[in-house]
Amino acid sequence: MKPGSRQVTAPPLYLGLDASTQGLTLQALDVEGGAARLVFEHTISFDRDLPQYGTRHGVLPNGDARVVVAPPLMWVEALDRALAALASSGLDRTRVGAIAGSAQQHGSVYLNAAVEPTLAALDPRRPLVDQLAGVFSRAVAPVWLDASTSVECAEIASAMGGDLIVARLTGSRPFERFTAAQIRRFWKADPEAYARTTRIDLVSSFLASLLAGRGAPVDPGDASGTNLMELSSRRWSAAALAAAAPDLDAKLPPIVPSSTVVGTLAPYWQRRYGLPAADVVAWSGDNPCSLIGIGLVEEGRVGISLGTSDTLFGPMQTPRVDETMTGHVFGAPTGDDMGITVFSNGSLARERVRDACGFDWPAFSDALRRTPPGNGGALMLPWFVPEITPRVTAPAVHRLGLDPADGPRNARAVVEAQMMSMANHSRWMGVTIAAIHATGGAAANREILRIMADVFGADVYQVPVGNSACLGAALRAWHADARASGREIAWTDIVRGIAEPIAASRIRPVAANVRVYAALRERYARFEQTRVKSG
Ligand code: ADP
Ligand code: XUL
Repeated sequence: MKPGSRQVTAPPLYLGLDASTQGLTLQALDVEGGAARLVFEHTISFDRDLPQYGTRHGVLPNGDARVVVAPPLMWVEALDRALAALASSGLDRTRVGAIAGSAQQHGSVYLNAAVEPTLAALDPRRPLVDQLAGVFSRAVAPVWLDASTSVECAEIASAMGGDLIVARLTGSRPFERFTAAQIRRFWKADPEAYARTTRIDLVSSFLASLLAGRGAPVDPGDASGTNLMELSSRRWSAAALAAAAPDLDAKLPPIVPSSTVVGTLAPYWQRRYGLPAADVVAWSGDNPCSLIGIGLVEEGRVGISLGTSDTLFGPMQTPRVDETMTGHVFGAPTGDDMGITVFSNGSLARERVRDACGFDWPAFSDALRRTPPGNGGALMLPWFVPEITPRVTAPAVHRLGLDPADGPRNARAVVEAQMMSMANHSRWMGVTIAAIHATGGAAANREILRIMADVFGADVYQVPVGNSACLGAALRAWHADARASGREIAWTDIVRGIAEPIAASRIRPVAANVRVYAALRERYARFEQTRVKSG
């Protein structure tokens, strides 16, 4: 097929990319017959496959543990390799209809005036990475793990009238990893390099720009991770920009709805890999993309990920902000908002209790089966490491009416505490939770999910684990492409059969247990409050 033409005869393929902290994944979906099917997946691990960049777990080792940065050129090379892998996969790549992406949130890429002409004149005979070396005004990109900007957060809050004002305006109080504080720190450290910077991308818009061959906009999902976007209007806030750094307005890409087609695959990709002029859809953050990838497209359903940390997230039709300022509001790909609250004492705390009791996971589950819901009123505050929600700065484990030597009751206490904390600290979303899609390593444990169902008074489902952010991106590509050609498909149809929980995994709440926890949740909240205050 001639480069530039798009004569799709068979139903199109949709591509999703996920640029996460440690690697880049590409998935291809075939949507023949109106149901999406995964037909290709390829992952490039930064440490393993691109060792020349010297990363560990995808970031550069640094003497100051608070400083966490990555080389953006590594992402450039990974993108080239991912599409090379697709080209040699045997799939009919002329069928590619659209491509969208997901990226780790908050990270920023600093570019100079050479970027636009360079992107417009990419030579398909040479690797991308060789052509882009000169476009950066800063060789490294700070990523979400960076915690070096406490001073800048305080300066931004003070300039804008306080944390709560920033939270109400942008969806989150100033956080160290959020882009505003990162930009401010760069401007303070190197004003000349800042002045040479003509464009500041998020990881998402940077990679979308490479695909489109010109500067791509950001979507509200990722823009809401900057502390710079006014949530209500989905525009950059003049007050927030002024508090961060000078002339910032001119350096940021515009914000467009997530379903916007921002361009077509640049000639570089067409000629180098035989791809068609497929739509490039605005990229978003990994959390908004995961919302789609685990089928959370209607208010009333939330996701709970039980991983290293525990996270609760879900769509919100009515925008609300967490006035206690631990939760975040991001734009959702559906055009709604999403709430997300992170709890640092997740699997780590469960493992600490499991090990202290001398249990393995089957024995831990058995202890949960043998102890009564509500634990006879015994409570634990399981802050084995500093906690994000509620904000607890030093580790502290408190017990009430609980013998530390009683293994089974401690096992129940840690899980009940985590579930009650998640239920209490997600009230700010104002969402009536009818169903929970559980993911992450500990979601394999149905005894834990039983407590989840009873504490929340909601049905709990297991969702097949996989790369939900990447799948969400590929489904977004399908949705946006259909919409652009005037055949809008409902989100519920987009996720059907591929990003849905396993129906047979449903755990229903038991009414009597729900009553026990309704009372215990209030007691837990009071116990927590006294310890947060005194601690
Ligand atoms: P990450 O956030 O690092 O991606 P995962 O979602 O892979 O983490 O979850 C890993 C965690 O799952 C392990 O640390 C372990 O504590 C937990 N886990 C695995 N199996 C079980 C089980 N049967 N019961 C409870 N927790 C489990
Ligand atoms: C969210 C956050 C992470 C990153 C990387 O606020 O910092 O989830 O998006 O995954």
